[in-house]
Amino acid sequence: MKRFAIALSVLAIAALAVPAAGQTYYYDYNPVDRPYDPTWPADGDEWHQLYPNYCIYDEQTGHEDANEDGYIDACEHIWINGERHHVEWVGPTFHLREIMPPGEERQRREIYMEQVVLQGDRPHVYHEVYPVFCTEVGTTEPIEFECQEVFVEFPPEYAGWWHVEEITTNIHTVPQSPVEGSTWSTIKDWFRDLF
Ligand SMILES: [Ca+2]
Repeated sequence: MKRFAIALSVLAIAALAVPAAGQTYYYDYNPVDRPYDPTWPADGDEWHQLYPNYCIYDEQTGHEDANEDGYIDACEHIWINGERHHVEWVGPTFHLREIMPPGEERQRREIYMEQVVLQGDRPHVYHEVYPVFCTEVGTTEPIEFECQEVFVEFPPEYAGWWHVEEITTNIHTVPQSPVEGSTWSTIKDWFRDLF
């Protein structure tokens, strides 16, 4: 019985070491006067979380530039608040603010979105990250520079002219278990000794 309790404790500790499976985090990096630039920031700098928790700032506590080229690349690693994350994607975030039609008094809306794979006759399609995650947004021309004015064709509720406020560096990351292979081997060894 005691062995069973110890085994349960070991499993509980192992479970705590494994973060929620599959959760992808979306960050953009936007210190003052730094537009899109996918080179590695210095450790200690902060990333602005777009999803799942909009507007939280998390600290980059380490990074691994595996190919030593100075750029953030997919499959490299970043440590966020001490937790190791796998970099899934790197690209620009487009921050747009609505240009109000004449006579409208309501507050201007804003959206954060990113480029998706070019799709034939629908080449200017973007993936909204905030405030509505995963909406497809289509423009009549590509977004290329800050202060550009672009016409959004769809979805219908966004149709109209928008101002490109910022284009910043965006990464998607997935937390990885801090439990190294050697630790798992140790846990398996404990089980072998118990039974
Ligand atoms: Ca690199």
